[in-house]
Amino acid sequence: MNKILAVILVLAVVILGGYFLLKSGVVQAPNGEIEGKVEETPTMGMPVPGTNTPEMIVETESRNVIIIYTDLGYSSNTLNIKAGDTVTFENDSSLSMWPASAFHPTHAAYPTTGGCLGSTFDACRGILPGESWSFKFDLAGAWKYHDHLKPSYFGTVVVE
Ligand SMILES: [Cu+2]
Repeated sequence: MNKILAVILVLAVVILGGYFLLKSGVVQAPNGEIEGKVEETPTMGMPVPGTNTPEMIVETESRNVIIIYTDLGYSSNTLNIKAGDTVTFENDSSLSMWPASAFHPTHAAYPTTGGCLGSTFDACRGILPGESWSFKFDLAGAWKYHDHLKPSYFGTVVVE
C-alpha cells in the first residue's frame, strides 16, 4: 500500500515539475518581441550559461532611424539614438546630397579611419535624389554632420 502511495507521489512531483518548467519558459511573440521570463544580464545577445536553447538568446535591439533630406536641409537638427543604431539619410530633395561627418572639409570629427577623407562617417559621393545612404553609429558622442555639397545644411546625431 505504501509503495503505491510513493509511486503516486513521485508521479505527481514529476508532472507538476514539468508543468511549471514549461510555464516559466520564454515565449516568442509573433512581432519578434520576447515575452515572459527575460532577465537583464550584461551579456545581451549571448546565451545565458546553462540555458543554451535558441529561445533563450536575447537579441540586442538595434534600430534604423531615418533622416530625410529636402531642399530645406536635414529633417532633424538633433537626433538621439543608441550605440549600434543605423541612421539612413534619405534624399527627398531635387539635388544630390553628401552626408558626412563634421568638419567641412576634413570630415574627421567621427573618429574612425578608412573613409574617403577623414572618417568612415562619410557617404564619399553625391547621393542622388530618391537614393539613400546609411551609417551605423557604434561610438557614443555628439556627432555633427553636414552636406558636403552644401555645408550650410547640417545636423547632430547624439549617440548614447
Ligand atoms: Cu564637407
